[in-house]
Amino acid sequence: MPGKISLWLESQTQIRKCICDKIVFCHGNHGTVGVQFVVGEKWQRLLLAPWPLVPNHIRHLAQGVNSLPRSIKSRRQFNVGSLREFRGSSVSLNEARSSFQLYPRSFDIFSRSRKFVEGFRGSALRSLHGSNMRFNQPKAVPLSKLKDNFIDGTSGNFLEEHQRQWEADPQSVDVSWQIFFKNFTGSSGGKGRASSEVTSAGHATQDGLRIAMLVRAYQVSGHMKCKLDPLNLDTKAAPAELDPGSYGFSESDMDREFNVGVETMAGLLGGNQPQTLKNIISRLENVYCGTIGYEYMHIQDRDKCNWLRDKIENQNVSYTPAQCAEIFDRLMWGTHFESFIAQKWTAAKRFGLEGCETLIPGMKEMIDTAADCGVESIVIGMPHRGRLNVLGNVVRKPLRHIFSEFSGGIKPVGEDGSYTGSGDVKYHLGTSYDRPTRSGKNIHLSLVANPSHLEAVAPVVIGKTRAKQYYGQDKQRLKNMAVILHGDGSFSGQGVVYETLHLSDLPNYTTGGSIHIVVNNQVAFTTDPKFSRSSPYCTDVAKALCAPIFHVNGDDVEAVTRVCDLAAKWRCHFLSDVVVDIVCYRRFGHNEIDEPLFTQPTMYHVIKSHPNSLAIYEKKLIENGLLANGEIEKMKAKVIGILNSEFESSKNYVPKKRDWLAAFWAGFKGPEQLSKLRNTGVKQAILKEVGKNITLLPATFNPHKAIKRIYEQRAQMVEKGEGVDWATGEALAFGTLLVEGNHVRLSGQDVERGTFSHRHAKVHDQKNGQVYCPLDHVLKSQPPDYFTVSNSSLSEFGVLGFELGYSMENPNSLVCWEAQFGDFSNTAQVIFDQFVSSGESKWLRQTGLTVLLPHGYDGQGPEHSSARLERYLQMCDDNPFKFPVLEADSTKQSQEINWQVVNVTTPANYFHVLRRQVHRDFRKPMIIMSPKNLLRHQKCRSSLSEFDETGGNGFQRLIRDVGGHKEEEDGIRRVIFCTGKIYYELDEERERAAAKDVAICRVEQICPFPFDLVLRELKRYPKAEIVWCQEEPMNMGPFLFVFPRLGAAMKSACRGKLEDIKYAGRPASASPATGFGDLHTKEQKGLVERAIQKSLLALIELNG
Ligand SMILES: Cc1ncc(C[n+]2csc(CCOP(=O)(O)OP(=O)(O)O)c2C)c(N)n1
Ligand SMILES: [Mg+2]
Repeated sequence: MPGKISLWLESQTQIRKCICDKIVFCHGNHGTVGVQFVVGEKWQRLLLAPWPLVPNHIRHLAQGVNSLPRSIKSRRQFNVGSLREFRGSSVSLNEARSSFQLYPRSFDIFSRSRKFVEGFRGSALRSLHGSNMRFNQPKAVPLSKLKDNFIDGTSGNFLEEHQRQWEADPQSVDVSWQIFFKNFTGSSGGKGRASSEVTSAGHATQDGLRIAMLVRAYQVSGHMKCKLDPLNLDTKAAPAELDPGSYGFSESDMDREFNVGVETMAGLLGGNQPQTLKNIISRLENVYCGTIGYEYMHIQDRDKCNWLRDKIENQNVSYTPAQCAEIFDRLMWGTHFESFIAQKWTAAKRFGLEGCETLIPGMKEMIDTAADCGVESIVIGMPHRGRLNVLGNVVRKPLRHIFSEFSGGIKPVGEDGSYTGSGDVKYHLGTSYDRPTRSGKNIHLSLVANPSHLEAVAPVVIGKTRAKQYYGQDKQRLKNMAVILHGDGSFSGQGVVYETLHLSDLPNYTTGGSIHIVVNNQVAFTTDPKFSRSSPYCTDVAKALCAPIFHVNGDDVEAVTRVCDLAAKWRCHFLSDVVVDIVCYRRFGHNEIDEPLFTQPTMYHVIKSHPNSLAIYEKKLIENGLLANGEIEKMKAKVIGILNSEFESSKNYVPKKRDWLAAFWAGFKGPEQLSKLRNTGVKQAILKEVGKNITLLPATFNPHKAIKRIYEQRAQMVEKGEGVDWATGEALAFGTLLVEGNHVRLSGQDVERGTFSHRHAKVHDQKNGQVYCPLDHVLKSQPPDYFTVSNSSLSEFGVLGFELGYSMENPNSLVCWEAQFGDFSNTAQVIFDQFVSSGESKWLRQTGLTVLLPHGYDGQGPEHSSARLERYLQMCDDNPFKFPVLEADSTKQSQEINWQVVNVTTPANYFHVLRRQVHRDFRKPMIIMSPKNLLRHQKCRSSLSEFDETGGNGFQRLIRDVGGHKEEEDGIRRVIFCTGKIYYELDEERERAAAKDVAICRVEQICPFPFDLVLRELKRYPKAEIVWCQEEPMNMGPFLFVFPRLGAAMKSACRGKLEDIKYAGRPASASPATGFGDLHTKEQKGLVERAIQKSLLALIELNG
């Protein structure tokens, strides 16, 4: 029948012919394969089986089809895909036509083995083929329970018959059968074979399949039989699928030889050498069930799997005596470091590494290997556990420095000033040094300072690494790499781990993969793993990335070293994430003062008599004659000697405060060193030129017509020099900064278009989908990524952390993160609290990170109205009650504050405040309450002259009343201070009510509070009552921040007392805003009217 495929399908009772149009293969990485016969558009039949049961010739078929040229025309269709990566295309199969008559017969292997259907992801298959597809959900049957001899009966006869043909004349059967029989017999076929061989060939086929299943079971599940727990408390039984009996093998088979070779496979399944079953099992046990548990069969990429299989299964496992001595020496340093500190400072908290000392040789090996692969710089992030040890032994922070911190923590001394911040506990501090590597190179290591909040540093490390790659033009991402250490409890428990992992392959966030090392001491503070995670391993979260995971027994230093080496090779080869899970223990309590027996008695009774890894390795080396006792003593004496001399030197050690600032920051000023204010205005000619470039779309480009209009309007704004809107003001700020040599990066959810559809930084061609970014064309031949605007993953914690890390690398940049709506930033609160607001004070690290938080009450309900301005203000570190002594300019105030919070109301002021971030000799984080309805507000426009260096006056911290009042205005009855978009509503109401005796001042920079300018305005209106107006409830927004500061200014101006301030705003409330639109309008109207017209009670009266 033309265009049809004839299939002979065998069921339990009958053989019937089935004619179908196509066959679809679906195979996934969970060891299952689905075969579907399709007639017309109907799915006729679904056969499922674990992958190991799929005969090789069918695998070959699947491979063959994928590689067939699509140009071959045939009426017969064949689809091949995988569950995750379904290619879905119909591929012609001319060559394989003849074999179709053969394959169908072998499909009965599946049909007769329906019981084998196990764990097949029905839902995945459904989603693959559309939700209309119906089939019975297969029932799970453990592999170990399978007793079917699935290749007997007619299938076996069929195969044997076929094999006979091949042996007589290989060419008489299809090419895929030729490969199949060649693999399973190890011969090339052809005449002259003994008849006994012919008879046994069917059995060979059967054996081959069973062996393949066994090998594969080890590859998939061998790690579950490993000796990973140094304490041997892990009593779980070995998985049944690793029992040869499950596949019908018995003791009598042990000396039989089998051919396991598959040409396209690496490792144990590769090659064609026959081996005894005993030998095969022993190799499998050695490779997969020792002290390293490899989890990699979840990786879908065949090349990656093969690469690993090759490394894992064929690796030469023994180290040379010299290598052993080096490993031993490194372990000795790691061990004695802890015991030395324990002995000198018995009561100090250090979160020691005891129980996982092998981390030190492991990390050193990883660094050496990475350096050999071309890595020049590593950014390291890690929590408390073992941090001091890593700082001293791996990063090479001077031991005397570490010891001096133990002896009381001397405050560092500034080179030319006194600001040294609040400092932090020693196990949070960062540092950076060059470490010489084994092969004589130098590798730069920087350990990022971190707060107590576990895992919060992870995205920061990634951001910093990405920035290093950008500034170092490391396009291949080979020279700069991130290494992140984790605790077992934190890795599985903290959501930011997942948020960070998912940045891994995003084009504008990737760093080419990171190495993760888990110090898995099998406890989190006092909590057992059983109560802290639901997954078998603490590392399972990394499977989402298809990262290989190497579990290793932390007592076996050589194994730790080996997997660290492999992890470095993997990362440098595939530029993707990899995880090393060091299964170890914690010798003492959570810290050295804690009593672990209170909560983990069984574990700690075992730990008490458990030798440390140094003693275990020492014994092994002596027993194997690799190191003599005398040599060991000599090495030990050397280590102790150095530790002692460093201790002596620590007594007079005075650390320098800037000993770990990156070179880019040279010349930047600390808060105590007065920095000059630069004009943030830009020459008209440059504004026009930049304005032209950023509003121009290529002639051949086909934008959406609304976008085209927007861009035309923007071009006119610049050309006419009037009516510049918010988005154009922002683009001008970015463009002019680029022209001046600064890198600009804006990231966040949907920032390319802008949540409120106002930015349109990237324009999409409506015909071909191409993307054009005008800000990429401000300079002639602008380098890639010089301007970056990027939609991010739907994460706030992870992405804000990333941008923070990015901003810390080089000050000559404007790095911005924008929240979708302002209050979504609260899921990133840790980054605001622990890093952005306090990082400079704790760690003397500056950042100019700029955060855009859409804020404003426009009836969108409780969650979309407020960016929780009050929280950012609460963290400002100036004195609310004291009118400061202000220098000639206000820069000092901005330098001394921990961060800036602004709520600007004009495009020009927005332009200047963005540019001010870069145009000064220090960096300070800035939180911008960015507008929503002002984005299109007709009055929220600026003229181009406000952007230039003559007319603009730069950033205005306070915008005085627009009435052009004299220095003293007696006729003003009321002066309203406010901030943000409420100004426009107040202005409108003032106009409507013709309230000419009301002045309105906009506080554009709320923190640091513009005391001087508020004072000036207070003096201007000596008879006016003073009102604070805000749209937020009284317990939110800026009121509680402004109140004491306004009071301090009034006191200074002799303009009354704090209690005289009048308030026009919403009453205190639990929810930021009402969810009822009408109520919102009524409230908003009411507060604006009160502010302008009605008589207001002073606060003191208001609150009785
Ligand atoms: C976000 C956060 N939550 C809680 C804590 C308190 N805490 C400090 S260490 C710790 C246990 C961490 O366990 P694990 O990750 O296994 O590391 P280990 O201490 O065992 O090395 C906890 C709960 C913290 N520091 N940070
Ligand atoms: Mg732990």
